[in-house]
Amino acid sequence: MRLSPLPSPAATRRRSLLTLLILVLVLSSATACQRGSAQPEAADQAPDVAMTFAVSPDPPAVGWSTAVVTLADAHGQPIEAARVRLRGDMNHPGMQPVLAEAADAGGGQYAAQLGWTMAGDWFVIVTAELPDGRQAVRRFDLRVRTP
Ligand SMILES: [Cu+2]
Repeated sequence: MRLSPLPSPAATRRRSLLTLLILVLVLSSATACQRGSAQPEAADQAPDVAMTFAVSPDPPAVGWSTAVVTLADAHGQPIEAARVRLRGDMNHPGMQPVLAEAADAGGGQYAAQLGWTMAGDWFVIVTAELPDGRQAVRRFDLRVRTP
């Protein structure tokens, strides 16, 4: 004779298995979301730093361009001895980024070669590791034309 409506051990096991399955699904979809979102840009730690980006030829065409980044402090003094990296991405998915490390050209100028692989809209994220240990990050949008 059954006195209590306690679930059978099998039912309990089924329920905890279901809970586990749901938990796994929730966690994996959260991870997928993170991965699917746009490349997280490193945080800008130096909003007081003035950064400019120039490219030649201007406007750039598919192929090689010379990019020059300038860095100046809040007083307009050039920032030298920074480490400047560039990452170019198109505004549509499925493209390989264009990466370059700029050479210190002196006077707060940093030069890099960027090889545009396709005509269209690009954005370049410039990350400058400053001598004071901070990181300046800026985004520059540009359109690359067909040669
Ligand atoms: Cu493209």
